[in-house]
Amino acid sequence: MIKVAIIGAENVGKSTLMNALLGGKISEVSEVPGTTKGTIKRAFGKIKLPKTIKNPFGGADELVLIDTAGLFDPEKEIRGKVLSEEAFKELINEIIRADIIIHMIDATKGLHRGMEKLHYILKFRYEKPIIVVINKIDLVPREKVEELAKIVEKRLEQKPILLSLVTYEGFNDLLKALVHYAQYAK
Ligand SMILES: Nc1nc2c(ncn2[C@@H]2O[C@H](COP(=O)(O)OP(=O)(O)OP(=O)(O)O)[C@@H](O)[C@H]2O)c(=O)[nH]1
Ligand SMILES: [Mg+2]
Repeated sequence: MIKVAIIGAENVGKSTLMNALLGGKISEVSEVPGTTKGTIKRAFGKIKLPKTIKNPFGGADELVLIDTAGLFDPEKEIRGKVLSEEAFKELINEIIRADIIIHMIDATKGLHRGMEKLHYILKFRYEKPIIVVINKIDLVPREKVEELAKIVEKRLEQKPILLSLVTYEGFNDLLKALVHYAQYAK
């Protein structure tokens, strides 16, 4: 069973993505940063695909999705408000055990410094496959999104997927990326 961890600063849309992928109200969503408090929320399920897409996963669409508490404050370089130092470490350990990581960035906030450092550690020290997503692109003018995408690509050395969980733009691209990495995991 492939484990996919969704990570990012507070309020970027991690729980919304979990719900969108599994097709239901599984994780609590709100506009208040620090909503996911259990630090880790696991859900077993099949990826819910729109009727228009042929199932590209083969038999590999049964995933364990791991929704995590926001690792950092959206504005400051401090830990997420619901995380003690202990819980933060526990969360990092859980992330390291995942097969695929989705790193979500809020289009209205940009790339978080703490997340940038963590991204490097996960990618180079732990050799984790990471999908980078810029979410909430519906809230930002296109040229600003493109600008941020360029910055992210330069700093994380990979192209981000541009996503909106309101309009669902980019959702298929995310599914394709998941399928791609799922082939390499078992
Ligand atoms: N406009 C817009 N709003 C979004 C999008 N994705 C999520 N949101 C909203 O952003 C807010 C935060 O979403 P959550 O899914 O709770 O974010 P989270 O990353 O799980 O937050 P924490 O658990 O607090 O770390 C909610 O009000 C969502 O409805 C998006 O693509 N566009
Ligand atoms: Mg959440």
